[in-house]
Amino acid sequence: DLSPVKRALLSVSDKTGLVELGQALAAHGVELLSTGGTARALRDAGLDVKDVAEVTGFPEMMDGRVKTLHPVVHGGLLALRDKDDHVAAMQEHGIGGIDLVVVNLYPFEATVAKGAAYDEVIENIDIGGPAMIRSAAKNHGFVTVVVDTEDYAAVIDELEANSGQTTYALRQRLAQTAYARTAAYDTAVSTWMAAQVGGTPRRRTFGGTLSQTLRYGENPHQAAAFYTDGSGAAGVATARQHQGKELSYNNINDTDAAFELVSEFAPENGPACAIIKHANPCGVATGATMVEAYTRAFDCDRTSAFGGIIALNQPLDGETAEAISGIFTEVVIAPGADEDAMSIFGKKKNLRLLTTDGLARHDAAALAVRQVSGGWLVQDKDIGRITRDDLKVVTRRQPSEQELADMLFAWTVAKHVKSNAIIYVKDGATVGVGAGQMSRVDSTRIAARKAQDMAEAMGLPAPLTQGSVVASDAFFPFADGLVTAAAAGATALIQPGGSMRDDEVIAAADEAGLAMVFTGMRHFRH
Ligand code: 93A
Repeated sequence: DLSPVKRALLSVSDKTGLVELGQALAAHGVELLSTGGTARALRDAGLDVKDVAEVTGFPEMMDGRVKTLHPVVHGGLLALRDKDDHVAAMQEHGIGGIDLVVVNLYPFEATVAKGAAYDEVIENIDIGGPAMIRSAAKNHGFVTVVVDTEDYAAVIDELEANSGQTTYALRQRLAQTAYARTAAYDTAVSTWMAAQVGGTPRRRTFGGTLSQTLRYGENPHQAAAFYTDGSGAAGVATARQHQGKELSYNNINDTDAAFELVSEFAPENGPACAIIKHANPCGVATGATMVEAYTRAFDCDRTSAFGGIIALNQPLDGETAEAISGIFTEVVIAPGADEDAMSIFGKKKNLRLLTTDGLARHDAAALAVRQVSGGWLVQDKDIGRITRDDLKVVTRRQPSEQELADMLFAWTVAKHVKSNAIIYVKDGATVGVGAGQMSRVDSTRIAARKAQDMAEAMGLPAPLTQGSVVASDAFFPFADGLVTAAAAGATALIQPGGSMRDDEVIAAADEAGLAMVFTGMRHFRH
């Protein structure tokens, strides 16, 4: 299963490690073929290289769009070395075998990420590179294909160990990597094009680039990894980590939930803070200052906030860093951090600080993918939003200005809470969160009971749910949930409406003197 490497074609955009690889190949007597820039880099290092143009008899043309797309190249890659008619065809047409292909592609993903214009992105769609990769990978019975600079060493080691030959095992492994690369590449192109075209494309593919192998998954017996989609979106995938150990699977999941939630709150409207546990918020608040926003978010559920993940919508300052340092926190993510904050966190070695370039775009269309047995469920990401104008008051009592503002805040939070979601809010801060219950009335009760517990722990005369508003991510099927909320002291309610028993629920609200608005939009999240 050993196959000799006598002739290699190198064509790389990323020239990392190229010269070392070329030298090692030359040392094994391998003939080097190369395209323009790659040939130049090898020659500059004193290596003997033949231009592909010389082999094909055609110059590189059309701004390099056509360089290696030629039967002399693809015949040399695809010919079965042990099949007589293939060998005869090679002889007849003057095709020499190419035994090793080293290609990395035009940097399409990086070009998109840097925000390049349409035409520049188009020019960075590599055609000849993927074609060579796919030809070589198909013929892995004889041909070695390398697409990752990290694999250069393995190839050199094998040539060394097997006097200029590679093993089938390596060629097969590299062929698999090669197809994964071309698949991810075309996925990136198609994903970018989908965004240009708009609407819902008829075909979508999903893929990503391995960014990090994780220590384990949700639990220690599960292997896990983090893949990025190359979109460059602000968030956990592109954030800079300043300190602390590597993020875990659960950290990444929770940090994403925290940052997506806090990104709903435009920085120009003032500071906002979200604290997340197990992908659900246990406190979300606005404040006159960031430290006030954090403190109010913390006061929603101090017990659960322990070991939580915190996201801010404005850069972290020293005062807030000091307050956060009061308890154990896993991760803080914010669009920046000042020097004071950095030095305060510098003393908390276990705390991870992540900073981003701005907030996540809460209005950017994207796909949400979930795996089920035997397939994937795909839907548009929930970027639904409502304004005051969308609200329909259905009770006798009109909500006050403060109630309206709090209802919209509660509704925004509800979108980020697992269903059934019930959120109690007062003065721009959550005071009770009921998440992930199978019955809506249970979520309503749990949130109220936790507020009661907090009041006792903090020595307050009454729970903060007194005089609060309540958001429900979906309609109340019966009046019981509303009655529970009213008993906890809620004065106003925001919900989609649309239940068969809306009339009953409205009557109960009027009975209790509550103001209630319908949104006409639902925010299930599972
Ligand atoms: O424009 S292409 O799609 N047409 C080709 O025929 C072709 N052949 C190789 N791009 C092509 N390549 C790519 O050129 C390789 O994938 C590699 O990324 C790049 C190397 O060019 P240079 O050697 O000039 O730096």
